[in-house]
Amino acid sequence: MEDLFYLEEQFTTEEKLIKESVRRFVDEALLPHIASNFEKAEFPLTLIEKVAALGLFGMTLPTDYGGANTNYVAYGLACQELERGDSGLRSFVSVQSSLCMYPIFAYGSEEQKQRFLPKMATGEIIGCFGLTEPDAGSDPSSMTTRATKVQGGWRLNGAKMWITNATIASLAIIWAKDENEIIQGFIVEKKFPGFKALEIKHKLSLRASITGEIALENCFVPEENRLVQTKNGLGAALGCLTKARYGIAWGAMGAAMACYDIALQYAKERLQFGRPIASFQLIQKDLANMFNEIVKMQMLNLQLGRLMDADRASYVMVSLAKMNACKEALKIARMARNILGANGISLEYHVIRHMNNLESVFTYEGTDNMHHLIIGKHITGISSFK
Ligand code: TGC
Ligand code: FAD
Repeated sequence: MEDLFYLEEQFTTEEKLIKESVRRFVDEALLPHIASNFEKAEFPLTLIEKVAALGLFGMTLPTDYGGANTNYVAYGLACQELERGDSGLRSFVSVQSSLCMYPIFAYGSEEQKQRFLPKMATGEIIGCFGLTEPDAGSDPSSMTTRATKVQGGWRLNGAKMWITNATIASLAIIWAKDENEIIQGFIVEKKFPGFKALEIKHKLSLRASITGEIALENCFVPEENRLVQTKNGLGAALGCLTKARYGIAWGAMGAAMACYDIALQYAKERLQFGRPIASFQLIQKDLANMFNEIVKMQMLNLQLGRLMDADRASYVMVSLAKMNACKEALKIARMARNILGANGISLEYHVIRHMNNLESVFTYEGTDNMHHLIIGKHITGISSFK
């Protein structure tokens, strides 16, 4: 889409290079096949190696651990370009990077970092993140998964629900309550007896992404797999969400940009009443509104990224950006769907896929309501949760 406000000038050469290389990869390797992946409800597993080669797993982490040591603006741009392709691929990268590699980096021991992070950066080890439970979604502090101290480690019992990558992951970052009701994080390896993952079928959103449930039945986790720095309970898990929500703000904007571009081109080419539908005032109003919201998102996300890089961003800022991007991207996808008429419901035109995906993106990593309430608590100083 047109860069009306010369925002491109705000990016460094490295940031532009990363954006362009991810864009090329998505155009060449993802877009030609994604409609079929979505239809068949399959994640494009062959892309994992290519995503790793681009350095997109744990890209903000130090090179010592296999990261690319990039800044957060570059990570945001990568998420934007991945989700311009499909929210499922961006989800995959978010989960691996922000929800699995980040907690090991931030809360793990040196031994854990050396053992897991370099192999996660190459995609040799895939991770998943288990916070949500069948009866604990928006309120993760009500989780019932238990971690009981036993000789040499911990016994985990419980269930996790709606877990991205669950069935292809060889490790899961599992959050569980100990005997003192403190939420702790554990690196649970697939090979540990008592760990089971099952795919959730029949999704009409994020079909090109794997989602599953996890059962933990007397699953023994050795002490060396406990994340040692997660003593601040739920705050540690929420800290991971902040990193992932940041990427989602950029990602949802990427999906919105794709929908806008498709709708604009379609409106110029589609003739009705002897004229391109782009000539009708009501269509122009929709296109102008879509463009307007994308420009606002771009500026907000960029400023947030610069604050992340200066270590000045708060989780409230991230909530606002995630809330804004998901809400507006979903509206933009629906407007684009309308502009395409009947073609808007066909996978061939991509818009309905983005629209359906964004329904999940709007809900996961904190629902729209939750982000309103996080911001509401910040503004008023009053928590609506307690
Ligand atoms: P509250 O009292 O507000 O906070 C507890 C402590 O945590 C701190 N905190 C945060 N820290 C870092 N980042 C954040 N985002 C934080 N939010 C809160 C807070 O300062 C406090 O610290 P302290 O030291 O004062 O104790 O806790 P609460 O229980 O009232 O929390 C409510 C709420 C709404 C904030 C929280 O529970 C929430 O965010 N709920 C939504 C749950 C959620 O987002 N789940 C996501 C699951 S993972 C997922 O969806 C992955 S999708 C994967 C994909 O991309 O495919
Ligand atoms: P609920 O919490 O039951 O909410 C239902 C409705 O009630 C929502 O509209 C909500 O906003 C509203 N509501 C709840 N409480 C309040 C309140 N206090 N005030 C006002 N409204 C309220 N989780 C993981 O841990 N790891 C993953 O990898 C993961 N991947 C996911 C992938 C997909 C495709 C999806 C759809 C979800 C995934 N999730 C994951 C789970 C996701 O984080 C939760 O679905 C989300 O946090 C909402 O929880 P819930 O579905 O239980 O809804």
